[in-house]
Amino acid sequence: MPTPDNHALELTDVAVQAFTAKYGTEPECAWAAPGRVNLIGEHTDYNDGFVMPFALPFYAVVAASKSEVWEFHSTYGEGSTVRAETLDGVEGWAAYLAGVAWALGEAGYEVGPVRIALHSDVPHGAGLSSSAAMECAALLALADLYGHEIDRAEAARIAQRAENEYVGAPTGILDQSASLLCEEGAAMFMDCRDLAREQVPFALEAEGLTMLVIDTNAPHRHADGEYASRRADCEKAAQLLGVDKLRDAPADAALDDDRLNRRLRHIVTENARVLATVKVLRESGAAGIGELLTASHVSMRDDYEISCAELDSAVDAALGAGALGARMTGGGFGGSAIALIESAAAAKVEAAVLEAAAEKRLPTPRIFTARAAAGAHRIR
Ligand code: GAF
Repeated sequence: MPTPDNHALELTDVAVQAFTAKYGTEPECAWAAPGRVNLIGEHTDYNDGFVMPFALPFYAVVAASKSEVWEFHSTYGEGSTVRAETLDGVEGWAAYLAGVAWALGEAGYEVGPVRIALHSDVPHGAGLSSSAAMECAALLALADLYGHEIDRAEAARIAQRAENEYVGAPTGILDQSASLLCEEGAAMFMDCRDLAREQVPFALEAEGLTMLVIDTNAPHRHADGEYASRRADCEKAAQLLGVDKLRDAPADAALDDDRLNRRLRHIVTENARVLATVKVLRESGAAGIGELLTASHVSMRDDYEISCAELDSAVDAALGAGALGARMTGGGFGGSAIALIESAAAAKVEAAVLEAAAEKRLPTPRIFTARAAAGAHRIR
């Protein structure tokens, strides 16, 4: 069990205060679950391929107690509360919490009503997995309150089911497994077919390196529909090749249809890049992975077509100012990019990214330094 960092403790104080103010009692437990960036391996998860996320020190904290009815309170914005007699048809942000309660029941882990106060600082709409963080914190709190010991990989599958079937977003397993299974100081190499994983040391500071996360603040454009259409393209390509998932496509596989062929090429080459990244990290450290990161971005931009002007601007400006590598991270169509930089050049890269956005009249990015934080854990 990791030691909670100070920041998770501070967020928990706010969640507990909100709980007490709302319900007039102390919560029985509080769990924190982090957001993530994916170092490499994008859109490979639903193709049974490889991913490599690490947890960020931003957390969703759920303070919770058993109750007679379902009560979900969030501190977000002005604060809002959703009260429900049953789990049928809970909508909006509370669906992520109600969804995991439903999915736990479907998986045979009976849970009854709870009251929850949620406080999160995982940036919303930044492609850093704020939804999965909420789901995972709620899942662990519910399991704790109702006495279920659930293996973390199984918990990730349950949280994914909540998102797919209750919320209705056809996402893969990347985000929930990152939030539940990542470890401090490591990037997690995971095979999405069987969730086999290895924690690969990822301590950039010791190597004189910095990773910037650049939240482009770009509005998400048609992200849901485009995500579903990329999934459908992959399923069609797999069917044409006669394989179960594109993970199984041979390295030299090709299709006549140009669009499907580019989707296929992204998945095949991206899986190979994850394996290459793991090898370089294990053998010589992070300084050598820059070109792989950049090649991943080019593949997402040209073959998978999920980048956008804001992400391309951030990546190009970072590379132009001397970053070792840069790529968009997460689902795409907005959200965040990452840039790997020799620490001495970090300020120059940051300035170049901001200047490029201003010149192109794009939204001003929010930039911060990434650190591989701990996965979800109980705070109290
Ligand atoms: C989103 C999804 F939720 C993940 O499952 C994954 O597919 C990712 O986009 C792209 O790698 O975060």
